[in-house]
Formats: sequence, structure tokens, C-alpha cells
Amino acid sequence: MSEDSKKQAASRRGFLSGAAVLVGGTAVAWGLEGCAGDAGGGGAKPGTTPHAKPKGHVEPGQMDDYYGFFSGGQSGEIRILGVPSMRELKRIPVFNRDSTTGYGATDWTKELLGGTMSGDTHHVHLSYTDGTYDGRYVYVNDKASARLARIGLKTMETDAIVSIPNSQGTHGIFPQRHKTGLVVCNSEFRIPQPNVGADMDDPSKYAGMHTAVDGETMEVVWQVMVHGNLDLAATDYEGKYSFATCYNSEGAVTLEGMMAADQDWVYVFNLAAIAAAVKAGKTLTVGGFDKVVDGRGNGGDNELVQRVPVPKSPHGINVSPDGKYAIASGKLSPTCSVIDISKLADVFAGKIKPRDAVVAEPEVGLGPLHTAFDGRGNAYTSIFIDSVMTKWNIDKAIAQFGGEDVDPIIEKIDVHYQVGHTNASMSETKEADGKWLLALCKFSKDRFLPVGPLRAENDQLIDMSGDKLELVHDGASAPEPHDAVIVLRDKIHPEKVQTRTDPRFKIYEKWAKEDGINIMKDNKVIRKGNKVRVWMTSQAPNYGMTEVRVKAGDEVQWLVTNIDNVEDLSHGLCVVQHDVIMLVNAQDTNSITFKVPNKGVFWYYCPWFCHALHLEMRGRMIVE
Ligand code: K7E
Ligand code: CUA
Repeated sequence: MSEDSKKQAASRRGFLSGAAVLVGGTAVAWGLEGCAGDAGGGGAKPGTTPHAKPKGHVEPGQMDDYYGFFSGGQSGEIRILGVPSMRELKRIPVFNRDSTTGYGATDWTKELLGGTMSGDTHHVHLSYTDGTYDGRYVYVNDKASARLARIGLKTMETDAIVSIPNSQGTHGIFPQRHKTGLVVCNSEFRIPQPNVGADMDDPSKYAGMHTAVDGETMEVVWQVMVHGNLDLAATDYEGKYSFATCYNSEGAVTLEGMMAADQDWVYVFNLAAIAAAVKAGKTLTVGGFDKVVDGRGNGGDNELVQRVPVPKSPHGINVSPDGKYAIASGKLSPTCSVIDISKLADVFAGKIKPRDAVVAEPEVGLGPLHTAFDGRGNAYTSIFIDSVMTKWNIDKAIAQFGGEDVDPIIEKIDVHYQVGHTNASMSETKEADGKWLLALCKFSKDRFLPVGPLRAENDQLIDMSGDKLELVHDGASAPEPHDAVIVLRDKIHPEKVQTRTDPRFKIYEKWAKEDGINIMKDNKVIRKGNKVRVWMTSQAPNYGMTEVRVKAGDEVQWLVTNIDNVEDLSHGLCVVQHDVIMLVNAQDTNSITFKVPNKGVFWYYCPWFCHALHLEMRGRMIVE
């Protein structure tokens, strides 16, 4: 070890107040040594004691009170669970090819994905009006390919995907909360700007981007370029500010380098000032996008951006339901930093220093990652290394920071194991209700049957309504959900059958007009050269055609319209030996295009069990 790195190690050690595991050197070591201890000690608490009706139990036939929207990590999807039962209700393909629905293969979704068939969803947030959910949209990031997707809550299907320019590792996202306005998106990875081959070996010239996407049009509105990396994101409740944690103020490209400084930042973006700069044309064109404003001026603190210094490598940033505080969870510091949002106007006006906006910094445990709220003034921080959730009181933390002799820590509850995100029912709204708390644990270890080298993760549910936190449910989940929001069920009003109002129906109508087709009625094969359009209806247990004739070498575009008008009566189309499976819901149309290289008889069938005669719901594609 060089003298310098010895000093760094020593200062890290001091910072983590005895986190000896870190001295081992790598992040992996600090993560997993804690695990081994937990497992070896057999410290797993039984989740629910075997009384007849554990808390959180939802009787057969009863509905959950909440929808949980979970990201699916590298699966590229979103999952919907009922809370508190934790029953999985649906998987929504977003950035992934999905065989169930044909997502990524059907004409519309193929265009949505633009040839990128994988993704990494981390942060799921719903659209807001007046500080609470308006039941319109879900937004989710793709960290892998710098995209933002939107899911329409009427059908719970992906309806838009936008690629974010000049960004890599699009990580934290957050919609504005006063109305369905901007969705801000952080680039976790700094890159040369533009990233076209220059400055590759000079990371000091790399920059990060804080991007605003219009939540209605899903177009990129502006980008702010900053020096640091931008990890998690949050917005306030008034539409004035957005926030980003920065764990790599060093601008390093190695782990050691990124951990070097004992202090990093929370970036605060002044949205009105940024909009004014864009309007005044104070913009650059970077990588072909012409609405980039430079937030690097004056050393990095200026009228657009201010950096609040916080201890070493912060991760989550969460705003309390009363809109007063933005709380950065320390990750490599055992603290949370509480920023008083009402002081930020003075920070931007130069009346106080950015650090003066920090009004509390309680010690919450080793490896704080994310913070949720109960609407009663308490915060709940997920603690990765300690594998606990820490409940603490915000006002008491502020009093302690002001010199009073009070302990803000109320309770710590073990979770199993290595918790990442946490969230609580309605926690990200002004209607936080303090009923249910989630601990999304990265390792399940001894909690479930082993299933080979890769095990399930453990999404745990905690009853937070009483004086004591009570673990009520272990939820095995396929890797790797990161984040989730818990939404009161009366905020969500899904349609029962397809209403045919989404943008994709305009495209089907256009094609139908070209071919002189009544989509809801006609069954016809329309040929133009070697391109063939098959228009077909379905109604249980029949297709509108049981024989379709095409020629070897044709390109077939097959449209199926499900004219059943019964909730949940879905059909679909599978053409055997042609890699074609898609779903067609009641009153929906879906289309898929494929090549027909070989002569022969190929059956097509309905892949959804729709009727007693479902197996007979099939026909022959005869390739001549
Ligand atoms: Cu903490 Cu991507 Cu939200 Cu994972 S990030 S835990
Ligand atoms: Cu339609 Cu099975």
C-alpha cells in the first residue's frame, strides 16, 4: 500500500466508525462479509409466528388495499404485486422481449424497442397531480441503454420509450409532483461530451447530464451538464427543484478513486433558472441535441446548480411527504443528511453557503441506502451492511444536530439480508399513510429453498402502523427488483377491455384504410407483391379464418382483432415453427410480421386457454 492509499484507508476507517470490513479493500468484501456473519450465526428470525391469521394475510377472494409497482432490474420489466398479500398480479414487459405477450416481436413494440431487446429497470414512479398519484402513468428508467419508458395505467402496457441523449447509466429518475410535468433523469456514468472519440483518456473532461423529459409528450426538453456523476434523483413538491446524489465528485474511473474523497455532493437544480436559460437561448448543442445548458460555470455552483456537500458517497435521495426535507442516505457514511428545502432559495441567492442547508445528520447504521416515510414525522432508512431498517425521527435529528441531547433513533429491525431499496405505502406522496414498509433485500440466503447458484431475492413486508415494527412477510422474487412504490388501490382505475384509444390504433386504422378493411369484422388476405397482410378476427373458440394461404418467400404481416367483449377473455396467435406468439386482449388488435421461407402446412393456434374448445381454436397456414 502506498503512503497515500494508507491515509485514505485510515480516513475511511474513521469515517465508517469501525467498519472494519471495509479495510479489506473492495466493495464486494464490505458487502458480503456482513452476510456471512448473519447466516453463520443462524440469526434468521422467523417471519411470521404460526398464529392463524398473520398480519398482512389477505383472505382468498379478498382484494389487497394497495398496488405495488416493482421494478424488475435486469429482467427489464415491471411487476405489479398486491400489498400486503405480496401476490404477484402481473409482469409488464418494458425493455425486454417477452414471449407471453409477444412484446418486442409485435410490430408496435418492435418499433418501441428499436432493436434493443434488453434493459435494466431500477426506479418506478407514478405520475402526480397536486402531490399525489393521478393514476395516469408509470415511468421507469433503463440503466443499460439510457432510456425512459412510460406505462399507461389504463391498460398497464408500455406506451412510450424515449432514448436520452449524451447519457450513460440513466439511473435515478423522478417525476415532478405538483403536476404531470417533467420527469428528471440522471446519468450515473460520466462520459466525454460529445462521446464521439475525443477526450477518452482524459476523465477530467467527462461530464454528467441531468435530463428533463416531458411526461406528457415523452420528448427530451433540456439537459444540464455538470462535472459530477448523478446517481439517485428526487423532485420537491412545488416544482422548484430537482435533486441528484453524486458519489463520484472525484471524477474518478476506478473504485478506489471514487471512494477517495470524504465528501461528495447533493446536486440541487433550479428548474425555473434552467427553463429561463433554455428560453433565452443560452444553450449548447451536444451530440446533436441543442438544448443543453452548461451547469459547470463558477466552479460548479451557479444560478442553475448548487452542490450541497455531504459525507462520502451518498446514494438515495428522498423528499419527506410534507415537502420540507430532502434526505440523502450516506452509503459509505453511516449518516443521513437532511437538507431543509426552504433554505435553498437563500443558497441560490448566495445568502448562505450550500452546506448551511443541511439541518441534521443522524447516524443511522452502516451502509444507509434509501429512506421512506410514514407521514408522522419519521423516516425509515434501509441499511445495507447491517441488514436492518432504521426508524428515526426527523425533528429529533434536527434537534440533535442543533446541540440538544436527544437520540433520534427509534428502532432498528433485522431484515434478511442486505437490503437495498425501501419504500412505504404512499411514502412518495403528501398522503403517506404509514401502514406498510418494504425492505427489498438483495440476498435471501437461508430464507427459501435453494434453487441452484442463483437464489431468489427477498422482498420483505413490515407492518409499520404500530409502536413496534413487525416483519409480516417474506416475498421471494426473481432477480432483481430494485425499487417499488405502494399505491392506494383507489388511485388506480384500469380498463376492463381495450378501449382502442392508444396511439397504436391509429396505425392499424391507417393500414385498414389502405386495404379497405373493417378491422372489427373482416377476415381477408391482402397481397402486394410478396408482402401479405392477413386480417383475422378471433372470438372464442374460433378464428375468423381456419385456413390462410401464402407463398414460400412471402413476408407475412398478421393482424388479429379479438372481437370478444368480455373482461379477461384474451386470445392470441401462435404460428408454429415461425417464432410467432402474441397476445390479443378483448377488443384489442395486435400485429406481427414474419418471413415464411418454406413450403408446407403450419398450424396456427390460440395460445391462451379461452374456452372448453380452446384446443380446437386453430387453423392451417398453407405455404405453397
Ligand atoms: Cu439503490 Cu439502482 Cu435504486 Cu438499486 S439503486 S438498491
Ligand atoms: Cu382463444 Cu384459446
